[in-house]
Amino acid sequence: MSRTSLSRFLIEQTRARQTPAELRFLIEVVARACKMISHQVAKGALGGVLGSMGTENVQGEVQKKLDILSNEILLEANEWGGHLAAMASEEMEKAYQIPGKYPKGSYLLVFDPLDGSSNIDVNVSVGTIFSVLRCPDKNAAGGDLSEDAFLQPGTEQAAAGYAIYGPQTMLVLTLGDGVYGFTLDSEMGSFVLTHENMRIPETTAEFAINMSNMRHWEAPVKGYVDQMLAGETGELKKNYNMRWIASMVADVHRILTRGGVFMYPRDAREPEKPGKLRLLYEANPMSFIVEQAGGASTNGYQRILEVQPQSLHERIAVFLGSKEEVKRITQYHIDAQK
Ligand code: P6P
Repeated sequence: MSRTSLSRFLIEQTRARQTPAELRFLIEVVARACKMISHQVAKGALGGVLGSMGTENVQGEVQKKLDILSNEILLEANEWGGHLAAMASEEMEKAYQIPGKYPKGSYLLVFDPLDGSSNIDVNVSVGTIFSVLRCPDKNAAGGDLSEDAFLQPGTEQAAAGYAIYGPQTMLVLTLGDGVYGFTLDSEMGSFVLTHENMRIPETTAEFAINMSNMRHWEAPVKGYVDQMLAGETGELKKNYNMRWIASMVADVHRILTRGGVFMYPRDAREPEKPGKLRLLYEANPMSFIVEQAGGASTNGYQRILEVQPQSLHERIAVFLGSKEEVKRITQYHIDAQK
């Protein structure tokens, strides 16, 4: 039986929803760029692409050579197609304006070109995360598009996805009608549908958090993790397992595949920051995918997808995954406010 290619999926599975051709084209272009990034990541030391640039990005994080290369691959793949009004990236302080020689389109593309890049040099899975928004106003006829165009709540996303560069390269995608996984057939050079309608189990016995930050957490998080560590003798009457890959794409993919709860809470190290992860190109796309797979995603108090962004690179606390556990930790935060 021949498998369904990404192209065929985008035509057949989205026909009923009349997905605009421009959006289908956008997804195909991003998928092609992810194949190119996968190829560069896989070269490792042989490609001379490991290590750092010796520069920092707008986040104040050391930029790896592959961070910059991946960013450039996504910009070059998308700027000429006429499907985008502008782009934004973790690696660029300002929005990327489509060069005047190219036509503008109806969509905005926001991405983390290589998430988890601190894992690259130790050969652990990394990924690309992307979010697609509709451009509120191509106003841009002549001038630059205002960054305000990107400041839309996650509920406005037209599509979201990630590529994970692991033992297999996979593309996981939602267009608002379920979550679908495509595995890269490296012999054919194309993504083929291998995971239809991915669902997150409502309950779990596995949590993901960076335990080394425990002394910095707020009480609701500390109390919740203590309950899980107490195992079947504690209030939750269940033994829990823990995983932390320190690559959001890999941790979320595991949760999408077998359940779990992922937490990156705010902590006392930088109390002025609401969290470490970025809302527009990490939390929102992953939250869209998780909710479409039957899971939940909050900042401890409300759905992440309903948060109104105030700036391009703003950060947010993230609790996502199996619905039962996300509801529990969210309730603990709300109760702590009373
Ligand atoms: P820590 C990677 O840098 C990242 O943005 C996410 O992919 C990951 O979940 C998190 O940060 C890891 O953070 O503090 O554990 O290194």
